[in-house]
Amino acid sequence: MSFRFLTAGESHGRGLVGILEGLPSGLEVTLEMIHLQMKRRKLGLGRGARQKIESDEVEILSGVRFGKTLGSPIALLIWNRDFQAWKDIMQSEPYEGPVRRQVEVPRPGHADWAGGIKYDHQDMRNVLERSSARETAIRVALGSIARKFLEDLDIRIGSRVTRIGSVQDSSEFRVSVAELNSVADLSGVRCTSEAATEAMASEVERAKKEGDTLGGEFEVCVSGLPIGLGSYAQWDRRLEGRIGEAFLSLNAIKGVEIGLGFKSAAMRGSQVHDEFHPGQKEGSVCFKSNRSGGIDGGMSTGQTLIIRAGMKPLSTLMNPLHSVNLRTGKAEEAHVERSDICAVPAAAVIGESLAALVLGELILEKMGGDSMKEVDYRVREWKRSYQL
Ligand code: EPS
Repeated sequence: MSFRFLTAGESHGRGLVGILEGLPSGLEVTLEMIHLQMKRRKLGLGRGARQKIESDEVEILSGVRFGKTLGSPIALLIWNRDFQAWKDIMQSEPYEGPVRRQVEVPRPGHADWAGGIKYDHQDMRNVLERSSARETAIRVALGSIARKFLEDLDIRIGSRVTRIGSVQDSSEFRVSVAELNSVADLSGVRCTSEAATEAMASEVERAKKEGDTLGGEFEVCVSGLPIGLGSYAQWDRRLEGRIGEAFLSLNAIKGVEIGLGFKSAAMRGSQVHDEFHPGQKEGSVCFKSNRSGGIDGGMSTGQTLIIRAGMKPLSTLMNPLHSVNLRTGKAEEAHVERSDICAVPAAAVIGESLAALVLGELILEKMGGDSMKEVDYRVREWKRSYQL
């Protein structure tokens, strides 16, 4: 295994830790670029009070010296500021006295119930603390380093929100992937259409008033990828599969599409497949459409990768759903925990990080290389070899 990452940490525990292994040496890494992404993850209408508490300041514990990666594992740390208020509840020391804020009534749609049974936890706080999307903070921190790795190879990642609840933005984006975030980040919901932004903001306000939650859809785009990442040769090497796994590992994501996605099922082959046209160099080809979303036969085609994900509404409702108190066996309203109303704008930023981590891995899998100099040379030579 050449490239991998792991995370640890509970939502109200001491902090979050992440380890990223397998990046080449010589990649410039600064806290500034990590914090830029951390800030983007915290934003968006519909986020809860926690975002005002946490600074999400990242500490680099290892793997970077004088601003450059060493080629050794990179360890990152984020202290949870909120731990101060949860010290007695989340302590790791042995303790047998009364415990505050126990969770006995599972939230429908959350990990609480199945997780409690699976791990034999009577207090489902033992489940929700780790199943919480708080963990995504450290994934974004790790992803920001993978993103820098890709950027140095001229690969750009951007995202935008295309639906919140019943409000959809079906417009095509008209800017390059490199410019996409500078437009989307101006919107309170990370949507590139002003009219849809307004309608989405009202949808969030309405849900908030009603103690309800919202899901939505977002799109992550990646430009500049070399041809041939992933493979058709074995089931677990297909690019869609690797991306699908990463995106479906994100809390509340229920579906992932590439390019036309589900829409293509209702269309004819002549409307779906991207035709080849003669390219500038003899024997090369070019495309005049990108319906495949940059993947054919489990491999990148060099076209912009277009990933779309659907997120279900969050399962912590301020106006709670019916549930059962598992200690008393009586019907009760579900547990209420401070949470967000809508986290689709944040999920889009997290999606960018997940894409960076998967694609970073696939580039190293195909190209290899222990230093940036080596990887950079190989990627450029490879791109030059098939120049379109
Ligand atoms: C958080 C993600 C969400 C927030 C959490 C902080 O996690 P969950 O999936 O558990 O809803 O709710 O905030 C809190 C747990 C809190 O105490 O407010 C994040 O992205 O940082």
